[in-house]
Amino acid sequence: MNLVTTFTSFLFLLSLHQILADEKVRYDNFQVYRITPRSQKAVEDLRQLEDNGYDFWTSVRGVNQPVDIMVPPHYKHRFNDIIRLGQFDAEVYIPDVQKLIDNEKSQRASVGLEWSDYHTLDEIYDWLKNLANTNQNVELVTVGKTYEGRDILGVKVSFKEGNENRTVFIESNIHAREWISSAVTTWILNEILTSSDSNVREVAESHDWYFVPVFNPDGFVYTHTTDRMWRKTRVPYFLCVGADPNRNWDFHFNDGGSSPSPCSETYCGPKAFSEPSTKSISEFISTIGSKLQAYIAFHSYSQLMLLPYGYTSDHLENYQDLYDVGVKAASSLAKRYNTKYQVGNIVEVLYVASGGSMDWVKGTFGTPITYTYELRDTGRYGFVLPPDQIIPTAEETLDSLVTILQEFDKL
Ligand code: 0X9
Ligand code: ZN
Ligand code: ZN
Repeated sequence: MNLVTTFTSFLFLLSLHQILADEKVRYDNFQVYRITPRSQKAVEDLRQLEDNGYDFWTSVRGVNQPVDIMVPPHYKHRFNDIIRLGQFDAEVYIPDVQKLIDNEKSQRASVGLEWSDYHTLDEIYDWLKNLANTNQNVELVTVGKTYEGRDILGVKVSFKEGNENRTVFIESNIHAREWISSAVTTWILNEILTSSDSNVREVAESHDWYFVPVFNPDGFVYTHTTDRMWRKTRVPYFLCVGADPNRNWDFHFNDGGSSPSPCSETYCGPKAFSEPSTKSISEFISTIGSKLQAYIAFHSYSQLMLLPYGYTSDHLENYQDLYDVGVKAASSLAKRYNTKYQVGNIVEVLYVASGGSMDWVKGTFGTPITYTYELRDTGRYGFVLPPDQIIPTAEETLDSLVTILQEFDKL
């Protein structure tokens, strides 16, 4: 290669980089179909499709269990062929994903968080830092670091000494696109600090708390800057970027319901804790593991309260207590807005999913209270839940959390 061609290809690379740098993925005319397989064969056909260019917003569960699949406009016709040939029921649930994304945008500028819209990582971090600076019960904690070099920030809240062995840990936004989860966490944190409701105060002040709103900051930033529908980390692997951070934990790693292929949305990574974020967070949790009374993880969507484990449907450890309290918590949750949640073991109500954070915590430290929530909704908006649902979702979720902590103290 002579100097001129080297120089021109250098220029070319530069401009390609330039183009990619400011381009944001658009979802114009992407549709979310709700497909219900009516036979075991149809279930298997759908599983085949799962790693074939379609983004499954919910995973295949079984016969008569609906699955939400996002279909790009240029796949529409072949997707309609699939529907026609297979034993499915199909309906278009979201006619244009980009329209929902456009509606999700903030209408006005704001100071701090007010939960009338979703916020960027910087806004969330500024708010956490400000809380720690202005509130003597709040301490800023760095629980980890990401591949791209970001801090993973959270806060510790403690109202008095003696609560150490009743520590509650709240995780959210391990999946980047599940924005409602961090919005709920920051709202609950604010209530724990400021609510005058006597039940909330009692629960707040009789526990120590860790709140980590964004477990996957690199992915979360990417959903704001580039691709609203990103799920995984941003660690590069051959051909594709990112591992599923909720398949990457070192407990029954790659033991069903995760993929060894880097391009899959449920890629478990080349080995357990391959992702700097999960590895560093796990090291932090290990320093407080023996003190944990509760570990709560927030995801979206589907309105479920999930109990360990994700690798087996066996009812292990304190399954019965978790189930009974979970049912009571779901009924507290329903009181305010009549939002219905289903409670049960991950495998039984959802699907096999190994290597998740909650499973690692439960399996490693024997933490008594362990729930993974799939928050609102049931698919009308899916991951793009309108911001006017943030506060109602958070309110009802806190109602259920108060019930969980009160009921476990009675056992
Ligand atoms: O598949 C997941 O990781 C979660 N569902 S989601 O649609 N938000 O991706 C379920 C997590 C179940 N939890 C564990 N396996 N620990
Ligand atoms: Zn705002
Ligand atoms: Zn999730």
